[in-house]
Amino acid sequence: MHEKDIFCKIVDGEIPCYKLYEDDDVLAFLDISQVTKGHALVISKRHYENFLSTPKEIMHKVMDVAQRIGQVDIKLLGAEGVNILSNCYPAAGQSVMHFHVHVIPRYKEGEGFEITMKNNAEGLNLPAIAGQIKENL
Ligand code: DGP
Repeated sequence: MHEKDIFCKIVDGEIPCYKLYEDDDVLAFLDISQVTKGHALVISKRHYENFLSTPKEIMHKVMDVAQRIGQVDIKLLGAEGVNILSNCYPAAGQSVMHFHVHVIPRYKEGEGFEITMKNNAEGLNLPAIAGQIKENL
């Protein structure tokens, strides 16, 4: 048994949250940091380390709820866009080691949250990289 992380404690009702959705496998609640208004987390109730190590059936259920929350953000919360994000491992910014998907409503460009996608393609051997990934899927 692993030591309970903060999301396991939320699942078990030991830490309160603003709950948005719950079923046997999935829990959704407001992220405490509210990067933007309505910023939500969708998690698996069972402990898995992150997106990459979660069984597909559970991962699909979590993504289904993330999609539905994103649709509500656009329809009813006034968001003009939504970012769906799942950080995997600390190198990618994962701080809670329990599978979760961020649903981040976007109201104005740059408001509270920014992803900068720089073009770093120069000098990379793209056919070799594509081949390595493709051959191992
Ligand atoms: P990440 O960096 O991707 O591992 O995101 C973890 C998120 O979890 C971060 O945005 C803040 C949120 N968080 C951490 N502790 C709590 C908590 O006790 N309650 C809630 N609602 N959110 C939390």
